[in-house]
Amino acid sequence: MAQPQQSEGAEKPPLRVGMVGYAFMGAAHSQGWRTVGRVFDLPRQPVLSAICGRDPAAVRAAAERHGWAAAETDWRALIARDDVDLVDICTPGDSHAEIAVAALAAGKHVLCEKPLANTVEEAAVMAQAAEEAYGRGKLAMVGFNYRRLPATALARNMVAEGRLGKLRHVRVTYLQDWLGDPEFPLTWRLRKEHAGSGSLGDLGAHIIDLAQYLAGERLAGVSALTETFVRERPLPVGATSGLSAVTSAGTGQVTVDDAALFTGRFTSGALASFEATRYATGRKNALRIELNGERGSLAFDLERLNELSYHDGTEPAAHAGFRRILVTEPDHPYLDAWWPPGHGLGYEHSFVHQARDLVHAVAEGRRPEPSFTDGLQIQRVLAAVEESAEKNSVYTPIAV
Ligand code: SOE
Repeated sequence: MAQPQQSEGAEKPPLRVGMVGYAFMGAAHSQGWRTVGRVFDLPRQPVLSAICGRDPAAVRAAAERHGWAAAETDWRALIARDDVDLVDICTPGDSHAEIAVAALAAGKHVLCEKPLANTVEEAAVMAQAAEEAYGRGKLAMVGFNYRRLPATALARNMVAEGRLGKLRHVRVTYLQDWLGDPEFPLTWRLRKEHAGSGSLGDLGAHIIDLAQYLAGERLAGVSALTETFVRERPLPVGATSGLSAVTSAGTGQVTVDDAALFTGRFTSGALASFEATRYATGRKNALRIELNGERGSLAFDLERLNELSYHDGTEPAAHAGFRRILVTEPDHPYLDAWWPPGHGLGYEHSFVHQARDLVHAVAEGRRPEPSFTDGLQIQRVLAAVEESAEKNSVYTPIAV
């Protein structure tokens, strides 16, 4: 790892973080905050001030394990703390709006895990609160971490440089299989009142963000199909965490989609297809995206995340073809701070880079991307997908 080039003797102002939630995403974000200042030369030094969760013993254990100085059991107490400048929200979607709006009102910066909210209405309130807070110098960002991988960031740069020319197609799939077992219990991710939607909001939100980010433009409308394959599941007993199965007693209704398939039209006229499911047996966390333009194509596969496939369509046909770019060079996004060429990164590094980008935005007072307004637009795409699916795939424009 390259040594961070710290400016000699200069004491960096801290950026004191308070986190709400400590399950899978809480652990991933903690890893980001804990590592970022040791790898990157940052204008402010992140400090892990306090973590919050409802179960006193579990949150204390999480604080210990992930390196947080203090533990709270009430998020209101967390955002009232003087030693918290930024609140990182890693809870299920049903509490995002309330916590984010209160934290911004309390003068904190906010990072909120995706999707921004459970409904367009909540997201609109959050975007409005973020806009007002920006006027007071406080920033709000949504945690779409897959933008922060070196290969996806490189793909974005290559599209922006015009290497693909005019875009024709964007093809994206995000496949998992943890619901394949019909005995998997009815955890919060399967209940609309907690999660907002199912695979659509959880996985679909990621690929909508990534597709729009790489394409550099927004979707204008969608046609969709959604399905709930298993409508009743065993009830969980005790606390549930991450994606793990727990013992169960009795059954309850699944109130979200299990899978969402949709096609879309970008504002430029490029066509897109999306598939998000938790029933793709054997696919654990398979996110793939391909973009085809009139001058070339790019493809990314999360299971080979240190690589990008690139076809330069302007080369003579005799030796043209997809070639692998190994994205491990110091000239590639984020990589000047990491290991020598050929020594790849992993899933967790996207959260380190997310923290890095947010620290820079805070230090510069610059609106971070994706902003809450960007998160609201994605929420509108999710709502259009649901509306289209309810109307048997009728093409549904995205509200502006
Ligand atoms: C579950 O499907 C999940 O944990 C998502 O919620 C995350 O956003 C994704 O990164 C991994 O899968």
